[in-house]
Amino acid sequence: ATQDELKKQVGYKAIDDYVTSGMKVGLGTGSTAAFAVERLGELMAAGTLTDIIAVPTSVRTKEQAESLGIPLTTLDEFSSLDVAIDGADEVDPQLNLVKGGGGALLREKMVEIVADKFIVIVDESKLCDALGPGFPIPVEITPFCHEHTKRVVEALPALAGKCKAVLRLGSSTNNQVDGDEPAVTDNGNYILDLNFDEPLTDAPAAAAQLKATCGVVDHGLFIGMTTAVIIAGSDGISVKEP
Ligand code: DER
Repeated sequence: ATQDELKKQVGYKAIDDYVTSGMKVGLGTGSTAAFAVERLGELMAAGTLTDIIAVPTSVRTKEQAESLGIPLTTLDEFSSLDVAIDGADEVDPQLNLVKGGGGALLREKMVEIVADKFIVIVDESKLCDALGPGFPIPVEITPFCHEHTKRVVEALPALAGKCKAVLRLGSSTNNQVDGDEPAVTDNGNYILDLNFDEPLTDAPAAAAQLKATCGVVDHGLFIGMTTAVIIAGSDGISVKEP
């Protein structure tokens, strides 16, 4: 199966297995989450799922959901959700994640933290032994003095000497660099991508230190948030729980 077919399998399975009528659903961002949104729209159009209301995690997910007629709301209306479904850039053995490849990490984390269940959907290429080298860790920062913030981040004890922070350029709505201006998130912020040569030894410490850094809005380490990961691989689909 192609990677797209694997993404479709897990996106569809997440809706089929974890969403029932009447639920409040968080909709993730990225190419895998887009399949889950597609399936939700399909089952609602068929009348299989009713009374669903959803909170999107990005402008582009909002636009996709609107195009499918999925009723939308915000966390200002509902401060908790029944389930959130989203992709990931990396999944470690403890089901901690790196997210933010698509630049939506802040709204994703806000939505997924308040969901009773957070279902992660990945193809097997996202699995890793340890977070860090396989995918740069995105950090959302304020634009003000971003070079200063970059230096402060690189010097954090949990990261010192292990990472090179690169300001993300081009469109933040996809992983293609299509310009030489800084990428701007839906929230008007910039993104640093932290490139590691070796695995993060203490992801929770790195997460805490990043969050405590003045100028850092949030980061793409999703620690201890995962309810289950649905994985599609060449030998079929599996579900892992922490
Ligand atoms: O940017 C994000 O957080 C996305 O969810 C990303 O982690 C996964 O995107 P993909 O499904 O397109 O690989």
